[in-house]
Amino acid sequence: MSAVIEGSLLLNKNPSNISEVVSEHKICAPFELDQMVYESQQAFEVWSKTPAPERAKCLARAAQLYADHKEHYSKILHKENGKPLDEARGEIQEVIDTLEFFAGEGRRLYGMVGNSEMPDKSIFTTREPIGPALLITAWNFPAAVPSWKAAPCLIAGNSFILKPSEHAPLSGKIFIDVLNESGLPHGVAQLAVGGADIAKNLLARDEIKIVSFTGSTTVGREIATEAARSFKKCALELGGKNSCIVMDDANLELVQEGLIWGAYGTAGQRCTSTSRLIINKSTFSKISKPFQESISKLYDIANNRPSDKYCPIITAKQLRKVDDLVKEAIAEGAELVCGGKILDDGSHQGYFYEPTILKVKPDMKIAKTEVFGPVLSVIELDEPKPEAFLEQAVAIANDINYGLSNAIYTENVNLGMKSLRRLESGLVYLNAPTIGAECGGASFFGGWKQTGNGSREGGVAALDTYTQYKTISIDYSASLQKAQISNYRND
Ligand code: UN1
Repeated sequence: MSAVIEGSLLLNKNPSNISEVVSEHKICAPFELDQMVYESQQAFEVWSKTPAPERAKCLARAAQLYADHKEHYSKILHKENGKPLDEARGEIQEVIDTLEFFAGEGRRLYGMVGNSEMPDKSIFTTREPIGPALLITAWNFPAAVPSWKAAPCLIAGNSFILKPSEHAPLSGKIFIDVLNESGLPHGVAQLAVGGADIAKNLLARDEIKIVSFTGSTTVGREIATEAARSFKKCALELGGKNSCIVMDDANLELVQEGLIWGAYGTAGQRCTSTSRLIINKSTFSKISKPFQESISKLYDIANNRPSDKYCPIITAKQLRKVDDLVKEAIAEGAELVCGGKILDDGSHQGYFYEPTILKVKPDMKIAKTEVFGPVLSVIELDEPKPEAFLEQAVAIANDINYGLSNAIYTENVNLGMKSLRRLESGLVYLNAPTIGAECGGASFFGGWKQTGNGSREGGVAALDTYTQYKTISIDYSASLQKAQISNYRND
C-alpha cells in the first residue's frame, strides 16, 4: 500500500520506493467533521455574498503561488504519486491553468437575457451559488483533479471540503494551504483526510449541497444513489475503456509516439489511457517490433530501474489486479506479445508492472474491463477497404459501457471526420492520443454512458455543477400582465 493507516495517523508512502514515507497526516475524527461542516456553512454565507471578481483575485493569487513554486510542488507530487517529474510538472501546470481560467470566469459567470412576451417587462437568468460542496478526488491526479473541482466551485461562490484519496493526500493538502494563503475567508476551503468512511459521513449530511467525485464507476453509482436522497447536485467522472483506431494510411511514426504516451504514460493509470488498439493485422505487423523496442526502454529490466518516463502502480493491491487481469486474459486465449510481469528485484521497493501488449478478441474480459495499468489490448482486423474497416472499428470501439476518450489516426480527412462524429465518447481525438485533455473554455472534460452522469469539468460547463439558475422577471408596466393570457388575443 502507498497509504498505511496507524491508529489515527495516515502514512503516505512513495509507490516507487515504499520504504520512503513522504508525509504523515492526521485522520479526521467524526467530531471534527461536525465542526468542518458547520464552518463550511458559515463560510458559505460570507463567500457567496463576495462579488465574483473579488473571489477571482484569490484564485489568481493561488495560480501565481503555484507558478512561483512550480518546481517545488512538482517534486512533491513526483514523490507522493510516483509519476515522472515531467508528468508532475505538467500536472502542476494544469493546476495553474485551471485556476487562471476560472479566475477569468469571475468577470463573466454569464447568465442569459431573454425577451419577454409582454411590453415593459424584462427577464434574465443568473447563476447562483448552491452551498457547501464535498469534493472527493482520486490519487492519479492528486493536484489537478482537486483544482478541476475547486476552481469552478469557488468562483461560483460555494465553500467546500476536499476529501483527497488516502493514497495521495499531500498534494491535496498543499492545494488547500495555497488557497488559504491566497486570502480565502476562513472555512471556505477545508481538507478532510481519511478513507471512504469520511466521504460517507460527509455525503450523508443535508448541509452538503453538492458532491463531485472522480473514481470508479462502482463507487460513483453508490455516491449518486446516496446523493439522490437529499437531491444534492452530483457530478461524476468515472471509468474509461478508450480505443485508438489506426487506419492503414496513418502516419505510423506518429501512431507509435501516440501509443507510447497514451497507453504507457502514467503507467496507464489515467481514466483517459489508451487501452485498446484497433488496427489491421498487416498494419500492426509494420509497427509491432519497433513499438515493442520503444516500450521496453521504459523500464531497464536488466538493472531493475525505471526510466525517468515510467510510473509505478499506485498500490500493491492495484499491481496484483493488473497482473491478475493479464493472466486471466491469457487463460481466456489472449496472445501475450510482450510484458505481462510484475517487475520486482525481490526487495519489493516499487510497484512496477512491465509495459504489456496483448492481442485479444473484442469480446474478451480484458477488452471490456478498465485495467488502470500499462496494458494495451490489440484488436486486429483484416479489412483492406477503408470504409468497411472504419465501420467495423467504430462498432468495436462503441460496443462498451464506457464513453470517455477515443482517438483515430488517418490522413483521410473525410473518413477521419465521419468517425469522430460516430464515436460514442465525451472526448475524441484526430491524430493525437486519448490522453492529455487541455483545460479551459471550450475544452469540456467528461464522458458518456457509465463514465459519468453528464457533468463536465475543465471548461465553462463545469459551472453547471456548482451553480443553480435564478430567472428574474421585472414588470415595469404598472399593470397586471398575465403571462399567456394578457399577451394573446383569444377572440
Ligand atoms: C483522469 O485520469 O482522471 O486528459 C484525468 C488527461 C488528463 C486528465 C486525466 N488531462 O489525460
